[in-house]
Order: sequence, then C-alpha cells, then structure tokens
Amino acid sequence: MKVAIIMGSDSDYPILEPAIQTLADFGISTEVVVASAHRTPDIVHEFAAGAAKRGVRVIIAAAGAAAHLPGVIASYTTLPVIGVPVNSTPLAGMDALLSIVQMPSGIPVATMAINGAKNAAIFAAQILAVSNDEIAEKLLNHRQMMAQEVAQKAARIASK
Ligand code: RP5
Repeated sequence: MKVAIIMGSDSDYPILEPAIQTLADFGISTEVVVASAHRTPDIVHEFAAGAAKRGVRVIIAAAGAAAHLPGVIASYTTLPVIGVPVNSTPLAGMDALLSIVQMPSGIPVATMAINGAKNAAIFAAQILAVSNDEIAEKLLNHRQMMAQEVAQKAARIASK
C-alpha cells in the first residue's frame, strides 16, 4: 500500500517536499515521479494506468501553469487523485488552481490550495486511514499535537 506523488517538473519538487516528509512521518510508503502531461504524455499514461497494480492507493499530482497532469491521471485510473496547484508562473498559481479544480463531471480531482502539498499528504493519509487503524491513530495523534501547539501559542500571547 503506497501513495504516489507525481509532479510536472523537477522545479515543482521543493513545493512537494512537505508532502513527502509528512507521508514519511505517518509511515506511509511513497513513489515519487516526475512526468509531464504535455512533454511526456506516454509516461503519464503508463504511470496512471499501472498505478493500482503497483500497490498505489492514492495519487497526489502536482503541476503549475496549464496544469493538466492531475486531470489526465484521473482519466486513466479510478484511484483517488489529489491535485496540488503549484505557483510557478506570473499568474502565481491561479492558472494551475483553475485548471485543476474545474474538472468535467464524472472525473473528479480533489483539489488542494495553491502549494498545499502538506494537506495533500494528510488527505491521502485520511483516505488510507478508512481501512487502516494504525494510520487513523497517527492522524489522531497529529491532531492532538496541533491542538497542543495552539494552546502553547495562546498561553504565550496571553502572558504578554
Ligand atoms: C508545469 O510547468 C510544471 O508542473 C511546472 O510547475 C511548470 C514549469 O516547468 P519547468 O519549465 O520548470 O519544467 O508543467
């Protein structure tokens, strides 16, 4: 059982690093791939069509500009696809956001915020947690940690 992270270019990698790290923190195996819907369409097809057979259960697909990668991948598989719009052009990611979010009816992509790679990883973990108690437990711990951090920040501000 693993999560695939695919990005349109190696220039997207710094944005995807928090997703890779977060999945590692949850103990979830990943496969990380660079392939482009426009520049290497055959590789994208092969990646998406064979993903389920390789043990992939969720796909995180990130791209900037005319970001067709998540939607094209979603067209080749029934695995859940989480799209991450990347800010990589003068349009600051709005181009990618609109490209990814406006999927035609019948082929959904769960679209995250611009550069929202960490949430993509957490959402992927939540999908896996539906049938995996160990991951569900780690997600609960993560929520508790966040709540503690907020309480600490609130205490710091209150003591000023
Ligand atoms: C998109 O174009 C990629 O996902 C990247 O965000 C953007 C720029 O790619 P490079 O020109 O840096 O390869 O396809």
